[in-house]
Parts: sequence; C-alpha cells; structure tokens
Amino acid sequence: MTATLDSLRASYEAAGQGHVFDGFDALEDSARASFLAELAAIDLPLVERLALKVGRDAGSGAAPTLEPAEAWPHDADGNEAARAHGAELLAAGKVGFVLVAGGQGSRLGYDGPKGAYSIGPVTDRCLFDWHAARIQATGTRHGFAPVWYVMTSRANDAATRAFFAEHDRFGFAESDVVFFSQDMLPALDLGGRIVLSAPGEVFLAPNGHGGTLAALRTSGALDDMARRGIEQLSYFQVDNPLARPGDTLFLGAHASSGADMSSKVVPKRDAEEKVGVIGRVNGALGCIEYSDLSDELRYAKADDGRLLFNAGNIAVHALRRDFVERLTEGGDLDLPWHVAKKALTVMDASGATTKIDGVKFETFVFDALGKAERSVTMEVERAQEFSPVKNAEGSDSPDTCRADLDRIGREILGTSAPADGPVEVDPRAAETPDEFTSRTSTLTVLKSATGTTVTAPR
Ligand code: UD2
Repeated sequence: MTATLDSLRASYEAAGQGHVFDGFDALEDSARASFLAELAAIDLPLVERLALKVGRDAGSGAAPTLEPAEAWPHDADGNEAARAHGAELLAAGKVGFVLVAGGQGSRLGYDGPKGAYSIGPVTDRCLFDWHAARIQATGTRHGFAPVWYVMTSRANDAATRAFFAEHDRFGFAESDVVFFSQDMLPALDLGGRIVLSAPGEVFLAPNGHGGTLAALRTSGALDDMARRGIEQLSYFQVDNPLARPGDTLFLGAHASSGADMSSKVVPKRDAEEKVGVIGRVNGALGCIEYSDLSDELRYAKADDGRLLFNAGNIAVHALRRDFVERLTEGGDLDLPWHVAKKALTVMDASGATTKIDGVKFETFVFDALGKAERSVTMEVERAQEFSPVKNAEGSDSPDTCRADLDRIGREILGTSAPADGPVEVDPRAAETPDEFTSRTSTLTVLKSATGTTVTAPR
C-alpha cells in the first residue's frame, strides 16, 4: 500500500490535486484502501484537462451557425417500405434495446433509480415497467425474444439491479436483461479542485449519456450484441414512458437509408422548451443543447410564423452496432465535454458537510451525430411519443405524464372508455386502438374505485 500511496500522492500533487490526501491519515485501514482504489481509477490527465475549462466563459468563442435538419420524407410508399423493413429487422432479432438510466434525477427530487418512480395513472406501475412492457409488446407483435440493455451508473447500479430482481425483471428472462454501467468522474470546485463528498470519498458524478457509447464497449455489451446477431440499437431515456422503442417506421427508415445514427424529433412546444435542437450545426448534423442556444436562434421564426429551429430532440435514437464499434475503437472516442455549473454537497476542510458551487462534466450522445455519415431525422407526434418526467411539478412532471398516459389509454379504448376515472392500458395488452379491438376478448378490463386498468394475461 505504501508504494501505491506514494506514487498516487506524487501524481495527485503534480496535477495540483494533492489536497485530496489532507485527511488521509485519519482514515481507518479499510477506508484508506478503498480511497486509494478510487483515486487510482480516476483518469487524472482527463481531470487536468477538464480543470482548465472551469471558469472559462462557455459563451465565449464564435456562436455556431444553425440550419434546420432535413426531415424524413413522409410519403406513403416510402413509409410503407420502411415499416416493412423495420418489422423484418425486429422479427429477425436484429434490434437490441438500450435504455439509459444512469442519471441522477435531481430535478425530480427522487432519491432512487429514476426508473423505479411510479407513474401509472391508476396503478403504481413504474417507469421501468412501462419500458419493459413496450419492449415486450414489440417482441409479441413480431415474434422474437427481445434483449434489453440497461445502462446504470455506479451511483445507482446496485439499487437498479435489486429493483429489477424484486420485480422479477418485469417479465424478462435473466439472460435477456444486460446491465452495464457508465463511468463516473470527479466534480470540481470553481477553482478546478477535486472535492470530497465524505472522508475518503471523492465526489464523483456520471460522465453524461455520451458515456453510453464507451460503456457499451468496455462492459462487453457490444460483443454480447454481436454474439446474438444484433445489428441495430434502439436507444431511449428512462424519463419518457411514451418512447416507442419498437417503432418499425423509424427503425426501418434508419436502416434502409444506411444511416449510422438517427433521431426522432418533435416540434418544440414553445421557444423556451428545455429540449435540444437538432439541425446542421456549423454545417454538420448535430444538436445544440437548450442551455447553449442563443436567443437569436431560439426565437428565430420561419416565414410561416413557426419557430425556425423547431426540431426538438426527444433523445430517441437508432444506432448501427458497427458505428458504435467504430467510434469506440481503441478507447479514444472523443466527444466534446460540456460543463454544467451545479450546487454540490461536499465535505469542507474541517470535515463538515457544506454546499458549494461547482461543476460537473458530461459528454452527450447526440454529439455522435456529427460523426455519422448518414442520418435520418424523423418528426413524430409529441402527443403519442414524448411526455418526460423531469420536474417535480409544472411542465414535464409526474402530473402531466400521468394525464398523457390516461389520455392515450382512453384513445386506445375508444368508445369502450369509461365515462369517469383515469384509464391505464398496459402496453403488453394494446398500444393502438386496432390492437385493443382485435384482442378485446383476451384482455382483462378492471374497473375499481381508483380507475380502469386493461391488462394482458402474463
Ligand atoms: C435531455 C437533452 C435534451 C432533450 C431532453 C429530452 C441532454 C443534455 N439534453 O435533457 O436536449 O433531448 O433530454 O428529454 O441530454 N443520463 C444518463 N447518464 C448521465 C446523464 C443522463 O444515463 O450521465 C440519462 C438520464 O438517466 C436520463 C437522460 O439521460 O434518462 C436525460 O438526462 P438529463 O435529465 O440530464 O437531460 P435533460 O432532461 O436535461
């Protein structure tokens, strides 16, 4: 341990981070060992590079130019062919489902894996179960056994796995749920210094959903996909239970266009909506995050009065497996680092807990769009596909999401919908009015004091 301690201390001192050892002598032996292991795992040269970004004005430098992205042409023939192609890929088991759930859910104020959050309008069905149900519905519709890749972070990996185990993996076989974990990296104070969250514990934060790509490789998930014959990844976020990971039109349009990475967008609700905008950024396809969009671009109007930059990124993507393999080859995936100012609860020099302003660093998966030779940008209907749970109240909150799930349930039931009380239709039972009509005799419709549920036999 002494050799490790000395060499680590030397490298942290050389990097201007020697203060992390200040309370080291007071630690118990086991805490020392785990602290040293944590320090050894940190990519110190990366931290040194990132520390240089702290305090630099993110707004400096030339503002990017933006042009609207070309949207997938919605002509009936093209759509029909794409749908057929998507259905073929699914039936052949060539699509793997990738859920990103490594984030911290801090805006929602929920202290646990966000996917465990209950969001049924009638029952306590959680976000994970909505996603599981939609993936399983896809499997049933196209006759294959889907494989679900779930990305966690070190902060929620154990809790996520335990939650899946408690819920019998929401009906998935053990071999068909593959957990993988993204990397974490230190948050820094405004002086670019590593901070501790407790004695012998570095304050670490997930490295952003761009970390999915590297983690897919380092965890062996890409190899697992290759072994199973999976060629395309259907990527979506834990916060949106309306995401349709088995959308034949989107998957088929992406694959038949030979696209490396594709995206779904919705027209923005208004100029201020907190979604990134997909478009040609300095000439190449990309996404400008809402916090980076200048007012000039945010409020720009087209001739028809609509927002000029209106392609709201809903963070649903399709990616070719070999595109991700290419990007991550040799471990040198270089996505830009974004710096976010955050309040951090840390330990001060006296050992007391305190709140400070600091920064976290993240890469974003949509920055890989610029590396795609071809890409499809497809506009979809917000009412059917996007209702994220982000805030504790107001827009994009549990209330708005439950109301959307209730409305969609009523649309599926059509004239069979009850006059009162909320409705919750398990996607395993039906995702469209036609599915409901054709399966009605096999489904269980239960009306109770809290509302009406529709379920399929499991
Ligand atoms: C994201 C997009 C925004 C828009 C919106 C749509 C970013 C930076 N912005 O906004 O442009 O598309 O979503 O809903 O993505 N996550 C991880 N690991 C991380 C960080 C996040 O898995 O290190 C997951 C997280 O669990 C969640 C998703 O990524 O499922 C979104 O993360 P967010 O809440 O930080 O992004 P948000 O809502 O600001």
